[in-house]
Amino acid sequence: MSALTPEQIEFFFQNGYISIGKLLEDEHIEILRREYDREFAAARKNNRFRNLAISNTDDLSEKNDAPTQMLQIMQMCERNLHYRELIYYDPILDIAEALIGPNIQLFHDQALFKPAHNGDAVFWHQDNGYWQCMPANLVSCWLTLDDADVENGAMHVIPGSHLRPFTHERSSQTDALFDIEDQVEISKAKIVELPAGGVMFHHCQTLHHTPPNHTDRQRRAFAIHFMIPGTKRHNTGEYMPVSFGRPMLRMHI
Ligand SMILES: O=C(O)CCC(=O)C(=O)O
Repeated sequence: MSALTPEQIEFFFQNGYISIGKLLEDEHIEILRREYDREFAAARKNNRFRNLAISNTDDLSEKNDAPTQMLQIMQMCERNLHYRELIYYDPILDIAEALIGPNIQLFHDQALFKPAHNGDAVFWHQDNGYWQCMPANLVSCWLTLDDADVENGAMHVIPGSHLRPFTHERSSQTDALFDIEDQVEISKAKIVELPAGGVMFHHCQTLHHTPPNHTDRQRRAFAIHFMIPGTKRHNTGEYMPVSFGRPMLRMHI
C-alpha cells in the first residue's frame, strides 16, 4: 500500500511539495540531535564544513568565519552511522517510493544548520539549478530536528514552480549560484512550518528558500535527496550518468 493517499500524491505533483508533519519518534530525534551536534563540533575543529552565509562575502576562504552562519555538512551518511541508518529509514523511503517509484538511489544528503541569533538565509533557488540533473524528477526529504517556524528558518516554497526550470546565474569567483528572487512571485510563497521530527518533501525544481534565524532557538535540519537509478547530470558540456557508487536505497528489479 502506498504511504501517501492519491490526494497527497496529486497535491505533490500539482504543487511541487508536500508537508507530512512529524514522522520521527522523540527518542530517535534525541539521538539524531546528539549526533548532529557531535558532528558539527568535530567539523568546526577540522574545518570540515561549509558556511553558505550569503550576506557578507563572495570569497569562499572567508566564509567559514563569517558573522552569519548557514552551515552545511555534505554526506553526513559517510560520517555517522545514525545518519547512514536514517537514509534507509522505511517511513521516509515509503514516501519517496510513492513519489518516484520503487528504485531509489541516494543523490546526496546534507545537514543544514542555522545557529541561534546569527543563522543566515538560504536564498531562493531550485535545487536542479545547482544539480543540472536529467530527468529532473529528483525529490528531497527535508527533515527538522527542532521546531521550524517562520522566525527561525522554516521552509518557504512557491507552489507550482516545479513545472519549469528557472535560469540560475553562477558566480565566476565562487561557483555559487546567485539569488533569483527577482524571478520569484513572492506573494505566492507558502511557509511550511514543522515540529521537531517533522518532514516535508519537495521536487528538485520547486523554488524554495529559508529565512535567517535571529531567534534564540537553533534550527537543525537534514535533507536527503533521492533520485532514480540512471539519472544523468550535466558535466562539462554533456549529460553523464550519476555514479552507481551512490547507495542504492531500494531496489525492485
Ligand atoms: O535547510 C535550509 O535552510 C535550506 C534547505 C534547502 O535549500 C534544501 O534542502 O534544498
